Amino acid sequence: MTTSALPLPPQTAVVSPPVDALDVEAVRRDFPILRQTVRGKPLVYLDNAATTQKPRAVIGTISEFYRNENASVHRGVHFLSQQATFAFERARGRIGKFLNAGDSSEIIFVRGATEGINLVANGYGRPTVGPGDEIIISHMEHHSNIVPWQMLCEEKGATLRVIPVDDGGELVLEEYERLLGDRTRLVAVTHASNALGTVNPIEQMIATAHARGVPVLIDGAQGVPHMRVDVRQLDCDFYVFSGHKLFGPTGIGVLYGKRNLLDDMEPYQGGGSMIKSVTLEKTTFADVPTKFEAGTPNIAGAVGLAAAIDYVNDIGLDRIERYESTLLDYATQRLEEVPGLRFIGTAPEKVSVISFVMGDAHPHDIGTILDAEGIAIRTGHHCAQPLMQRYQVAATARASLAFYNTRSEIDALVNALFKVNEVLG
Ligand code: C6P
Repeated sequence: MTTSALPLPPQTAVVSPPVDALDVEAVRRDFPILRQTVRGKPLVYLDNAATTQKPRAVIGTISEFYRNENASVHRGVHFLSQQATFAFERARGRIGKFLNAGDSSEIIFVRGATEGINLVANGYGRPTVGPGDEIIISHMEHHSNIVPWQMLCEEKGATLRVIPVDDGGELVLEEYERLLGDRTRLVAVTHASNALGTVNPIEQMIATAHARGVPVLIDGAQGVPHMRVDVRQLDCDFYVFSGHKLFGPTGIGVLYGKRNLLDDMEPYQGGGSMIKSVTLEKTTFADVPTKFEAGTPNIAGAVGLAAAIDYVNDIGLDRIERYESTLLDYATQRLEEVPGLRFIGTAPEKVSVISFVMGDAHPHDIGTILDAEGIAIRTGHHCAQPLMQRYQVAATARASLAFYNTRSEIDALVNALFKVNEVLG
């Protein structure tokens, strides 16, 4: 097909109304990586659902920690160890406050959302789930919130029940209510879908489960980066998230759990730190949170995550939410102009995640053409294969936005997608 036969990209609006009080150019200056060029073009980073970039405040805090405070925690009487322990526990306190946990002991440091869910599957699931019992998940879960429950069900002779998703990408709540039964031992659902963007009505879903005495785990990996989360208002029993999706470092994440549940749970891993006493015959375990933190933790990671939370709080989650929502509307509207583009996930309540396919174009080819333009998106199944099967696609292209993204970056994406049509059309 010749280029001239294709529709031209529409002109960008000349006057862009102010999006919000958020000063995005000032925000961008906080993120050194965003200044670089990729393949000779300014980097347009739209893969924030995979991992977010790190502000100077986080990079600097980690560097300062290693420069001035580094030592092992909870072990030494020496000065540096006490400094490091103070920084580590202070980070726990700030994260507890961020989630509005009742007590900082309800914050368990883990490697990320995946490890948090595995911890609950092992520590809570194994002792409480038996043959014939049921665990409810949804069809839009990331593999991290499917596989650990499948493994548990297999081991225990239990059954995994699945809340269906409708064509637009919303959970079918009548089905959810129908699935909740006498044998349900736990509900595990995502706050927001990494592949569709859908924000689930988790407060309502938690209340429905609690009315039947069923505890609820929320996978907050795609929730906390975009909205204020108050675990006590939600009344969730467990909430997990990954630091690296919240502008913090990789290798650190959080499991929030209600104290009474954590107290009754089995430890997940054995080793140093998590014990009260050890003889060759028997071990007694430390109290929470230490019981769940075997081995030397990711101290710098915890401190860096707290710095990321301070950074986000300084900007203001409400402003971030408003800015991203306006940017999402703009992006959705502009992407509708691209011939042949079809959204996967059109729920009214969405975080700034946009999945799409384009005719017969393979998403990896779309991603490769965009990469040549300096634009980073994710293509593939997004670790949500059952969801891809639900929509009968092998993969999607996904642009996921953060509060440092701009309208002109969306325009660059749209222009590059017109090129995709030229090349692959
Ligand atoms: N999603 C993406 O969508 P970890 O790898 O433990 O930091 O996070 C796992 C995870 C759990 N739940 C949801 C909803 C997620 O989105 C993710 C990670 C990434 O690109 C990687 S597949």
